[in-house]
Amino acid sequence: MPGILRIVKRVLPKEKVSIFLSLKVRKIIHIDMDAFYASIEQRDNPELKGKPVIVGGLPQGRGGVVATASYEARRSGVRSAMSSKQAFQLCPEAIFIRPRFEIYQEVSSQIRDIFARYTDLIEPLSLDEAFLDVTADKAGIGSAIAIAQQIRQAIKDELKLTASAGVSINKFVAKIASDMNKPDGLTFIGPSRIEKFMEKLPVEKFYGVGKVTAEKMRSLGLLTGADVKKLSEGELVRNFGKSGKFFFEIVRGIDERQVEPNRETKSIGAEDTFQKDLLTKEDMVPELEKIAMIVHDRLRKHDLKGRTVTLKVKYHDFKTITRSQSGQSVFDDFQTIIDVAVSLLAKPDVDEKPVRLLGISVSNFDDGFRTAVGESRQLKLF
Ligand code: DCP
Ligand code: MG
Repeated sequence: MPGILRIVKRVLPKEKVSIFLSLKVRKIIHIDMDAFYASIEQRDNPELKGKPVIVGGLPQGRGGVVATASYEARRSGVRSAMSSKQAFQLCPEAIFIRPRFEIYQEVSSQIRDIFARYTDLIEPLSLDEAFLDVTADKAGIGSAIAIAQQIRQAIKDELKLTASAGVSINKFVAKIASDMNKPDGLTFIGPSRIEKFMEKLPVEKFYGVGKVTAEKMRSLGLLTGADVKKLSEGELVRNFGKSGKFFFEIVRGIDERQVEPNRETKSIGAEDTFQKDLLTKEDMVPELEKIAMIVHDRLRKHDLKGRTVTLKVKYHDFKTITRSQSGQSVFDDFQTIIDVAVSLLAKPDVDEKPVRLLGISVSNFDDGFRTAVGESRQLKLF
């Protein structure tokens, strides 16, 4: 391919080269570090190697939530966002470690430096994952698979950590692919395999589809991409609104979303839909604490501090309200987030109806952190 590009660059005027590139099939890599916080802890403390390690939460499960667990702990069923109490019940021999966010931040910059050797188009999604568009093949490696392999090797050699990569022609498939051979795996899904791959894919695995949409799909008998493909675009839009058009395209392997470097984050949030509606504030506060913990962690991960907390409440009848409160100074700490969220919940206009979903987001970031104008990004809890 670099050969073709060289010829095209020679024979076409500059503006036509970019048109040629935009028509060409893209090469997208999604990289995601394996058990990120836990692997760093195991790397920095050899006594933890090969052992079940849980980062986040208090020892013996005395409080807090699990940020992540080493693969050894995952064998016992421990997962991110689980209460430390439940994690301790599943894996009593686990070693609980307090997170060291500054170190994770540093490793994150180091992996981004490695990515930058291979492409200028990097869209970080969090500290440990990013999309890379390597179509231009900056380093002249020759293939996207080889680039992904070199990146994984550089991370291993230089940082003593493992990463998994997904390689494909769009973001959606690359993202799902990076998860398929975790840990320390590389998965390539080429153009000729995409349609089959999408047909077999269970709807819960669709990147960007939350629990509620997946349940709705299942209730309509849509279990896999092949089922979704049987519906017309109109039928999908009728059932799923704007996302319907996206589903229509994605099951056909079409995802034109570009890798967007410096994409601005306007708000960071998390939300959870409950299996059973919550009836009392006493039941809601512990749920808000879990959500606030995740929001706090995500703010740290993105290196953001905000001035405004927004509480979202969805009632059993799907009526949704949001209430916000802003302060003078910026914050990212758990206590401020939970205090403001609980005070918003106590407002008289948050009436007492069964609650199906609670969410918290923090916005109004310090201008020093992000200045570019971009799209708002709400992160889903699951
Ligand atoms: N994280 C968190 N809370 C969550 C999910 C993740 O604090 N609910 C943090 C800890 C993770 C890091 O973000 O180490 C990256 O998240 P991933 O979902 O990529 O999970 P891991 O990298 O830990 O594991 P893997 O990617 O191997 O599944
Ligand atoms: Mg990861």
